[in-house]
Amino acid sequence: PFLLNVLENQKFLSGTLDTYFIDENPQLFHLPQSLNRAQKLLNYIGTVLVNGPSTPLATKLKPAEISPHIPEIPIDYSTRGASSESDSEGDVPGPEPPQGFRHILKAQGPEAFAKTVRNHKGLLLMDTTFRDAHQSLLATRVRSHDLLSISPYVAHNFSQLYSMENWGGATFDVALRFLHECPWERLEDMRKQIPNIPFQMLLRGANAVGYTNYPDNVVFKFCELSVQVGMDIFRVFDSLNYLPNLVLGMEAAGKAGGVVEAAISYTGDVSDPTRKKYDLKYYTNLADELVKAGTHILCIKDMAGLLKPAAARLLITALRDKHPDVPIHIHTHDTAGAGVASMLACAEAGADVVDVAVDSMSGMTSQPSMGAIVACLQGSKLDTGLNLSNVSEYSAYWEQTRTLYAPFECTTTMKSGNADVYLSEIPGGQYTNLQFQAYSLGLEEFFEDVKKAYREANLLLGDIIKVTPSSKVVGDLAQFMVQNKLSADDVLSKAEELSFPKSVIEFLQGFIGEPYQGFPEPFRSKVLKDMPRVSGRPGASLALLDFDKLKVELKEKHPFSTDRDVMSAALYPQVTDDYLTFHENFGPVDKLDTRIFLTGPKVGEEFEVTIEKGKTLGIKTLAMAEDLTPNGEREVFFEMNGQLRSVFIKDKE
Ligand code: 3PY
Ligand code: ZN
Repeated sequence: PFLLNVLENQKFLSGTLDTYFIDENPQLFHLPQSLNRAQKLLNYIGTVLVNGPSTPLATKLKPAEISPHIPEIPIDYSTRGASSESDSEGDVPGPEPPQGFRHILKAQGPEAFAKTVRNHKGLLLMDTTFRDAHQSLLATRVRSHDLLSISPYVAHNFSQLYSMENWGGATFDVALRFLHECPWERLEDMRKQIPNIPFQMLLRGANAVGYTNYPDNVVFKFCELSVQVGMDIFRVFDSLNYLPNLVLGMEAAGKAGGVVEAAISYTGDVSDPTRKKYDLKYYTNLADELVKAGTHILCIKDMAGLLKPAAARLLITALRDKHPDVPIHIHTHDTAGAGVASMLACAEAGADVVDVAVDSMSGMTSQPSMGAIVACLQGSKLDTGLNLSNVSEYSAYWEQTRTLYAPFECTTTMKSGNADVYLSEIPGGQYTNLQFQAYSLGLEEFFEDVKKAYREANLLLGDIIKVTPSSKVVGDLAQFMVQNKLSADDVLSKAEELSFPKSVIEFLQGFIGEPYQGFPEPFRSKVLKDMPRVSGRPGASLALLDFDKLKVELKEKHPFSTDRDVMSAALYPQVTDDYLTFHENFGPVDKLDTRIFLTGPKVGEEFEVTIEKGKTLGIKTLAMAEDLTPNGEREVFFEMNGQLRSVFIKDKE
C-alpha cells in the first residue's frame, strides 16, 4: 500500500490532472491511517530539525539523553487474580490494580466517599506530581507520554491515595498551546491506566480552566464532559474568594456528578494579630458558607505557602470544631521550606488529607515531599499506609524524567527555598514564572524589585487574595511599577494619567468578581473614570455560549474536530484552532519521546514511536540536504520501518 500512495502517482505529481482525478482513482486515496500519521510525524521531525523546536524552550539547556527507567509492577496473580479483560493483541493479561477510594465513590457516590475519608484513621495524601508540581517547577510542560508511562506503577502501588491531582489549572491551556496534545485524550488515557485512584482537578470556579469569567453554560458543560471523560474530584476556588463565583463552580461540579471540594484561598497570617483583614473569623465564616452550599470536602488552598505551623494549628482546630463531619483537605507550596512542618501540624490538628508531591518533584515552589511525610508519620496513629520503598522507586522515575525537561527547569534560577514569600505572598507557580521572566530579560535585580513591588501593588489594590487570575493583576501592576520606576505614592498620585495594564483595569471594573471588603478607593475611581463597571457575579451578565453554532464553525474549518474540541474552543478559541491545524499537519506528536518532541533526533539516531497499541514505527534520521531547493525547501531523509522516506521542509532561516 505504501507505493500506491497518491504522493507517488506520476500523473498526480506532474500536475496534469483534472477535477475528476479523485473520482477516477479512488484507490490512491485509501491511505492507511497509520501511514498518514507516520508521514505527518516525519513532517514534524523534519520541521524541528530544519527550523528548531516547535515549542519555545525557556532556557538554553537541552533535554537529557536518557530513557527513564520505568519500575515494574508486581505480578501477583495469587492475591489479585488475572484481569478478565485480556486484550485483543493477545498480550499476557496483567493483574488488576488493588481497589482504592474510587471504588467507594463509584459504588456509593460522593457523600459516602466523603464519609469514608472522614472516618479514615491515618493521614490521607493527594499526590500533585501530575499537575501542580510540574506546573510550579517545570512551567507545566510535563507531557502525557511521561505521565502515562508511570501510570500503571502508580495504580498498583499507590491505591491508598485520597486522590491524584492530574488535570486542570494551567495544564489544559499548556497541553493545547505548547505541547500540541489534547487534554481530554490525556485524561481519558490516564483513566484507562488508573481505574482505582480518584482523579482530582483544579477548577478556577467561574473561570473554569481559563483566566477570565466564562458564560455559565460553558462552566457547566465543561464539568459535565470532565466527569464523562474520567474526572472525579473538583477543587473549586475563586481568585478573590468571591462566594457567588465559588458557588457557581460548586454547582457545575456537583451537577456533573463530581465530588465537590470547595477551596478557601489562604493569604495573610492568622497567627499574627496585627494582620487584621484575613483573620480567623474571615476563614471560618467563609467555611460556614461553603458547607452550607453543600461542599463534600472543605479545602484550604495555601497557594503561596504562607500557612505556618502555628497558623495551621489555629485554623484547622477552628474548622475541625465547627465542622466535625466535613473532611478537611490542605493544599500548600513549600516556597519558604516550611511545608512539611505545616502539613504535619495540619494533620495533628485534625486535617484528613494533605497535598504532597513525590520527592524528586517536591520542594521549593512545589508541594512538600511525599517521602518526608510518609517517613515522619510511619508507625504513628497518622501513618499514611504508603510504602517508602515504593515512594523512592516512583521518585527515581521522576528524577530521571525531570531531566528531559531541563529547558523549563526552575532550578536554572532558583537554588533554594526563600522565606521572603511571607512578605511578597506570591503564589508558587507565579513565583517561578516571575523569576524566569527576570532571568530571560537579563535583569538580575529585576526579580528582587518585582517582589518588593508585588507587595506594594497588592496593598494598592486593597490587599486582595492572590491566585490565578487575581495574582496576574498584582504581578502585572508590580512589573508596571518596576519598569516605569513608579513608587506606590506615584501610582496613587498619578492614577488618572497612567495607562495601567489591561488586567488591572479589568479587575477594577469588576470583571473577575468583587474583592472582600470592596474595591480600593479612591484608586478605583481615579483609574476607571467613566469606564463601565460590573457589579455582582460577572458571569451572570454574560450571554450563554451557542455551542451548536461553535460546532458548525469549527467543523467548517476542521472537519475532523470532535465535541471535545468544541469544548476546548469554547474556552480557548484561538489556541484550539492552532492546535487542530497543528495536528492536521503534524499528527500525533504526543506519542514521541520527550527529547525527540522538544529538540528532534540526532542525525543517524534510531528511535521508535508507538502511535497506537500494536503500531510501532521504527524511524532513523539519515541526513539533511545541504542545499535548498529553488523554492527554499530543505529535504530531510529518513528510514521508516525499513523504507526510505523524505520530506521537504521550508527553511525559515
Ligand atoms: C492555578 O490556578 O493553576 C493554580 O495552580 C492556582 O494556585
Ligand atoms: Zn497550588
